Amino acid sequence: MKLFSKSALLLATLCVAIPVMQGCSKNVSSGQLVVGFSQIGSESDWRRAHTKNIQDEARKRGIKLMFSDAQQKQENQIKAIKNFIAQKVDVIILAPVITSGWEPVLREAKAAKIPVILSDRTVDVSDDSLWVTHVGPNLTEEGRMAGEWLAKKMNGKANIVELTGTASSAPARDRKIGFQNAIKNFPGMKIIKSQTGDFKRVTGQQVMEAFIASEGKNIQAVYAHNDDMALGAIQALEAAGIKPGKDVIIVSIDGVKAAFEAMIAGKLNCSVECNPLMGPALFDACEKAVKGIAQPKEMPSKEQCFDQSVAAKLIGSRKY
Ligand code: GYE
Repeated sequence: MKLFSKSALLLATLCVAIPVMQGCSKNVSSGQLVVGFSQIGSESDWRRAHTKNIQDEARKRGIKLMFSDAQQKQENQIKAIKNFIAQKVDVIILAPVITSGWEPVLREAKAAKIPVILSDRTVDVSDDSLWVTHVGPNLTEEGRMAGEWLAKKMNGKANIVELTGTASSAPARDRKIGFQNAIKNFPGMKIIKSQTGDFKRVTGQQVMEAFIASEGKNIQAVYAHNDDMALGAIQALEAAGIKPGKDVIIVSIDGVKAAFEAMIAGKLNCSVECNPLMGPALFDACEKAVKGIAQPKEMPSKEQCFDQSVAAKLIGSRKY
């Protein structure tokens, strides 16, 4: 008696061979959409909400999602993309950890006729036809909103320390540029120290400890490229006997629940929203891409600035 076909056995073998991926290769008979998703890692509350939203949305739509967590390493992302190509997925979603180094693997995807959708971060490639669309925020605009808010709060005068995101990543680059543009008309707004905290709470805390050790009471404001690093900085300030949110004004980006809690506690002053719930927009883009429907290159989300004055009222309605 023949229990399994050869292809079913092959499929099962592939599933075992790629343990980091959920689901397996294309269900040819059902015509189900198969999407490979190369995620950066789980560095922040934002990233965990992003992963969950995409997995939930795939389930809801009956899309087969192959999920790969790169643990912050580009080489793991490249390996995952090569695997997706080998397994002939219909579409690839890529959240690129850094901006450079993607051209060769994206060319492989293009040669295999697999469309690539970029999530949240952007890539620097000379040929824009290597990706279909970028679903995600306007990162420069987020930095600009943070800078504008801080300049107003500080009446145009502050010594600022900056906790930047992952080195060479699009949000670290663009959030810095946006912020600098916003404060350049205020000569009294000075970034006195700037260092990466890798978008992580613990690293943000360590870098803030070093800032405090070298600058001490000179620090009047903190600009963190994400909430997790701001929360780490809050811990460092408290440990040094400095009151976060009062002695030192703190602005960050993301708008996660923990940031709202910190605002309600009076320790964080402002968080600029960056919406991670992009599963629906990403899969809409995937479905259009397989049908060959033209799409705009940028699909930005609408975002705003939240400060302490609205935190208590809005926390109940926050979805991430
Ligand atoms: O702000 C941060 C994360 O790429 C927009 O990455 C994303 C950023 C987000 O880990 O918290």
